[in-house]
Amino acid sequence: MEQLTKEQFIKTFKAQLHTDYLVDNNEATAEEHFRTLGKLIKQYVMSDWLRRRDEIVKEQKKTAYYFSIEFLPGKMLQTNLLNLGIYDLVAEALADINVDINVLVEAERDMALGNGGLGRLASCFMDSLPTIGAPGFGNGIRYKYGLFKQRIVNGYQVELPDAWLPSEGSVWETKKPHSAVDVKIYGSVYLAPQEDGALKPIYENVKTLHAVPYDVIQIGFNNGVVNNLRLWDVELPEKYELDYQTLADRRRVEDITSFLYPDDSSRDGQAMRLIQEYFMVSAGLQTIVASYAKMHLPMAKIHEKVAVHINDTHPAMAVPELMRILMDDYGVKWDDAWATTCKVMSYTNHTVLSEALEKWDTGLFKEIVPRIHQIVGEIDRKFVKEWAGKVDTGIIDRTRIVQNNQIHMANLAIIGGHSVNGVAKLHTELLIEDVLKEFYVLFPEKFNNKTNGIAQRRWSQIANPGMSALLDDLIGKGWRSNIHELSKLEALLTESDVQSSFYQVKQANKQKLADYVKKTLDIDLPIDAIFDVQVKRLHAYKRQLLNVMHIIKLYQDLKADPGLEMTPRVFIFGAKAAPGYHFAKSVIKIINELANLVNYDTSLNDKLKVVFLENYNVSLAELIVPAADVSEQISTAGKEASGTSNMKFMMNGALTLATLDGANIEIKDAVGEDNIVIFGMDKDAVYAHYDKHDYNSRAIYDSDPIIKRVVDAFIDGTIPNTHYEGHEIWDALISYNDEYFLLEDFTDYAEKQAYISALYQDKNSWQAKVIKNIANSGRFSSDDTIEGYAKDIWGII
Ligand code: GPU
Repeated sequence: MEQLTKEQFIKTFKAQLHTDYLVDNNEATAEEHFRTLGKLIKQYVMSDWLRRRDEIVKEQKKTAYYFSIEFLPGKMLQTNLLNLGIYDLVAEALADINVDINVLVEAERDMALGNGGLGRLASCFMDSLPTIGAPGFGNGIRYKYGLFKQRIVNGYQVELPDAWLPSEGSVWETKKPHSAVDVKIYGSVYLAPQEDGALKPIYENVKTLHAVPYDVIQIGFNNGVVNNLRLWDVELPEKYELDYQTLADRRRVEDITSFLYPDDSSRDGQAMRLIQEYFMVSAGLQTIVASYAKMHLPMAKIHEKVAVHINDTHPAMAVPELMRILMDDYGVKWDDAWATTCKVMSYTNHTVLSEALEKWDTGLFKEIVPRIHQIVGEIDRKFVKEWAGKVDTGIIDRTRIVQNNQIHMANLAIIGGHSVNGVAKLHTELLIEDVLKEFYVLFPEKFNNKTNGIAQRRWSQIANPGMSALLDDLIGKGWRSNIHELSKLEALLTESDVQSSFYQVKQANKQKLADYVKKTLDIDLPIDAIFDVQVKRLHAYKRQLLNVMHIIKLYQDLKADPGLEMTPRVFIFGAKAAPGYHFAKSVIKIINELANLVNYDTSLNDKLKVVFLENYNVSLAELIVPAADVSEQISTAGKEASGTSNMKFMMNGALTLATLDGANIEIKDAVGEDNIVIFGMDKDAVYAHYDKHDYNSRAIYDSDPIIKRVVDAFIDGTIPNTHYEGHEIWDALISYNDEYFLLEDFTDYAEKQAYISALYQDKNSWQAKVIKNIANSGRFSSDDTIEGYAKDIWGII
């Protein structure tokens, strides 16, 4: 890539505006500026991109394909400029022609083809793979509508479609019609014996979908490597137009790539979802196998050149689909196909929640993917046969793929792959000891841990320029390319001028967030208050409600004694609830009404503010995370597989208030007990309740007057306009025995919150802990995480 100069850039930028929009620079809209810059970036990396592609083909590099039904990149402009090392140059050049780069940044729409942590992790990996120079590509769906846009109306969540994709397409993608493939669904299939004894599948009445790939550039940091994320769109194949004669038929086809399903971690078995899964898996694998075939190497050795990763179970049909392609399209025999398939495939589990373990009704499966259904049946049969007599039949019954007319996708992914990993140490332990323990008996060698990580450049250099500049001053710029250099801060923890510099940065970030809150909600936030943040999907196990209970307690304390000394607090929430998740929506309503109650009560003297920020997404996280003093990671121990926002907050100098769950444990190990605030039951205490069936929330409620007072606030009219929701919540906590143990953990939580309030008063001590957290955050880099995958699981570096 040639060295770019400011003058050159300005010239091409203006010329491109003329070519594409027939406008002069000073009359162009922000959107036109943004698209023009995006286009120039793509042109700028084109030679690297092509070189990368040729090099992988020429050197026959083993390549990993990360199959995921979700990717959640957010905006890409800043990351791309930063990774190319031209951020400052472009910003200055634009400023020279009176264009503010921040306006362009705003003009980009968030690409939200994911729900939350799982999709965001996939995108962190897309950033890290080229950064470590690994040949690793994404494979997913190009949804026309991303995760719904959340509006709050009268305190309630309203969902609006997220039409993120402009009609001209995304600036970061390249449509590749010549790489399109056909995907067949429905119909029936029978096996016709051939002369050589082989069975040839004969299809009847199938419907053919045309899968067209769009490749999105993924630029490595400062290394000239460009990989891509391949997203599939569906088109009506002209050749098969008779398959779709009515408009309704055609719309159903278009729907396949229209919507991301917004139900996070649990889902209902809809045909459309199954079609989506097969569509991306089949299209992806067909092209992968076809490009392997061009190497003229034996098909039965495809595992030597190809690794396919199954991100959660949604792409688990990759196992039978690869079998199908190898056998039906390339004539490989079952045993050879099976042996290589198992070596190609690997799987990540992201949750222990049983409602999230994906299962499909065999009837539906057979109807939509009849050949895959056959192959799955055969895999299942052979699995049972292989283990019969070797292990307890109960184990076989519970680990096989087909059970009670349901296809268990996790079982398929585990049996058909060579690696199963959890996403944090505790999570992997729980898989081994509990959730997947019977698989561990069969395949102990498959299990391994890969603790999640974050794309640290986005969560430091991009999201927090103030902190970044300070770090440059204190420890030099080396940390920007080697995040582990943050540990140099260890020597500066107690230096008071360093402490006050970090404090200044934090206050400036808080002011920026406060300005946003003023603009969007017209609420004034005092920035000398503790900014206490919980942002994540709304889910019972994540316990936003525990946070709410504590706010209610503070409110009650202040009402009882208006003179009460209390460190002022601003509680900030951001959370989307799955549209069908009633309880979660009630919690949102409660938070909003509680906010109305406390924010306008002048008797509280600004000691307590509650803010619910609507439409939490990646871009909003980039504003919120750097402004947090306290990071709430308060899930019931054992339930949060890892968490990743916990890592982002830590890197931005928030103290973590946490249960011993997911990666919180590893954060504690990194910073030491004194630099994190831990409360509540650990996983063993939670499991002891499960074993003994001895949890009784009503007994706690009856015996603890403070808890009783807090819980009753849901139904005694304390929080206006929440009659219905308040009763629902009260019932969940008391009548239905508080599934996530909020009551048991409440007292310790409130005490640790009081400790935090006191600690914040001691600025030196607080800041030392802040710096300690930043200093040790480097270990949560997704560059390191992906290196683990690349070496241990995929064998590509
Ligand atoms: N996660 Br399963 C999701 O975001 N969505 C899901 O459907 C499932 C899991 C999350 C986990 O809840 C979170 O703990 C983890 O950090 C993240 O995946 C990435 O592994």
